[in-house]
Parts: sequence; structure tokens; C-alpha cells
Amino acid sequence: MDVSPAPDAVEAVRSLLRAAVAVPGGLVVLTGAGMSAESGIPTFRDAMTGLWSRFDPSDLASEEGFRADPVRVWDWYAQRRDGVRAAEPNAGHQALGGLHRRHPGAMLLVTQNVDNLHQRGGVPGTIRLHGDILADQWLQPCARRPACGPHSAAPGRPPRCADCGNLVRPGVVWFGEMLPAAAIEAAEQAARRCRVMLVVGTSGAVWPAAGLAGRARREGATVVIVNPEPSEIDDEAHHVLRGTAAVMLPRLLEGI
Ligand code: BV8
Repeated sequence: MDVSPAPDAVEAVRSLLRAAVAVPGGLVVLTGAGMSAESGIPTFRDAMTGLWSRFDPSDLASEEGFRADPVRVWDWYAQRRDGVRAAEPNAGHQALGGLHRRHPGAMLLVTQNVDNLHQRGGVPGTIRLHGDILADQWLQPCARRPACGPHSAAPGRPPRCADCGNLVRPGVVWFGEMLPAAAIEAAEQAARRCRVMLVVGTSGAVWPAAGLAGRARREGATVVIVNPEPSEIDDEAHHVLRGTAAVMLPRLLEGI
């Protein structure tokens, strides 16, 4: 396992990627918060600095946490939403968008990120395992028929239904909640079929997303990790390139 992105290490991975994008579904890219760090969106690890450093993310990102203090959790998401709206896709997002344009159908992009930077970076079909931070949904399914939409809620922190008091929550997957079945099934199927899985900017700490690299490896794929720091899934990798998403992805994907 080579650790420094020496030119020959990068070239070895580039030839694997070149072969992978020659077949439909040959490449699966799995991304985490590190993918958006150079767009100014703090990673979960880094987010625990400053204003929110006194809170455990899985406390804030949970139904229990929301029910315990809806205002605090709503404000946390409102601040993160502003950050996502103000952010731009970085050179890493753009490089993946370029590869998608050059080889439609060859790459499946699976993300843990709840921002929309992959879509804005040119990969509209990105599979979102953990939802969309800019989407709203009801905390409880609306009992009315036809059901009211969360946009009809009375403004507030959080907005709530003027009739039944139902709260609006962000359209993300909270800890303890199941992932969207279609998304995790598509990701697991793609992991089973790919030739190369490129894992970018994830600590590999959150499941079931963290299990996708091991599944791909067990099915015979080559696993490549791009991360400036060690992650909890480095053992699943055949190649680890210590670098950032916005620097390493253009180096790996240009001209492929
Ligand atoms: C579930 C949306 C069924 C919300 C998120 C098995 C074992 C242990 C625990 C579990 C298990 N199975 C289930 C669990 C429980 C739990 C879990 O995994 N807990 C962990 C913390 C131990 N999983 C769940 O609850 C999942 N649901 O399993 O349902 C069930 C239910 C109950 C019990 C059993 C089964 C739901 C998980 C989804 C939660 N929602 N996000 C929101 O965003 O507000 S997860 C959220 O955190 C992100 O989406 C992301 O997935 C995760 C953060 O991880 P990363 O993205 O990797 O980011 P992190 O900050 O950790 O690391 C950043 C990395 O980037 C670092 O490595 C750094 O070095 C690198 N980096 C930094 N800069 C750069 C860079 N890389 C490249 N370039 C750079 N510039």
C-alpha cells in the first residue's frame, strides 16, 4: 500500500481509472465531508469547532435532539444551509463533473454529503445516502388527505403547521434513522459490480456508508482512497493517496 502521492502512484491509479471508465458502471466514487471542505463547508469533525463545539453532532443530527430542543437544532441547520447556499463546487467537484460528461454511465457517484455541490458540479444523478439539507419535510407524516406540504407551515424556528402543530425538519437522514432504501440498494449493487471504488474525503466512521468500500473489495474491485489523513477504512484500500479532493481529483481525472 503506497501512501505518498508520488507521480508513479498517481499514474498507477490513473491507469486503473482509465480501464474502469471504459465499461458501464466500472467506477464508483464514494465521497464524504472532506470533498466539500475546500468549498468552505466544514467537515463534521471540523464543524465541532466554534459555536457548535459543545454539541455532539449525532445529538444535533437526531430526532431525539430535535424533539429535545427544536430551536437549537433548527438554528444549526439554518446556519449550515446558509453555508451550502454560499458555497461553490471546487476543482474536485468539477473534475468529477468533467469525467461524467466525457464518460456518461461509466461512473456512479455516491455521497454522504447533504450539500448539492456534486449536482452543481455537473453530476445530476449523484446518489445521496444521507438526504438533502436544503429540503424540508414534516417531522410526523401529515394526517390530512390530501396531505399538506411543509411549505404551507407557519413561519418559525422551526416552522410548524398552524392546524396540528406538526414541526418542519430538514430532509436529511438523522442518526438512528434508516437510509433511503433505493439509495443504499443502488450503492450496494454498484459496489458489487464496479472495477474501481474511489473513496474521497471520508473518515469512514458512519455506517452503513463506511461498509461500501469493504463490500467492493470483497467483490474483487480495487479500492483507492484520497484523504490527507488516515481514515477508519484505510485497511480496505489497495492505494491510499494522501492529498486533498480539490488537488488530487484533477490530477487523477484530467485527460481520462
Ligand atoms: C442506521 C445527515 C439503521 C445529517 C448523517 C454499525 C456500527 C456502528 C454504528 C452503527 C452501525 N450501524 C448503524 C450505526 C449507527 C450510526 C453510526 O454509524 N454511528 C457512528 C457515528 C458510529 N449510523 C446510523 O445511525 C445510520 N442509520 O444505521 O439506521 C439503524 C438504526 C439504529 C441502529 C442500528 C441500525 C444513519 C447514518 C447517517 C447519519 N446522518 N448526515 C446531517 O448531515 O446533519 S452522517 C454525517 O456524518 C455525514 O453525512 C457523514 O456521513 C458523516 C461524517 O462523516 P464524513 O463525511 O466522513 O466526515 P468527517 O467529518 O467524519 O471526516 C471528514 C474526512 O475528510 C476526514 O477523514 C478528513 O481527513 C477528510 N478531509 C478533510 N479535508 C479534506 C479531506 N479529504 C479530502 N480533501 C480535503 N480537503
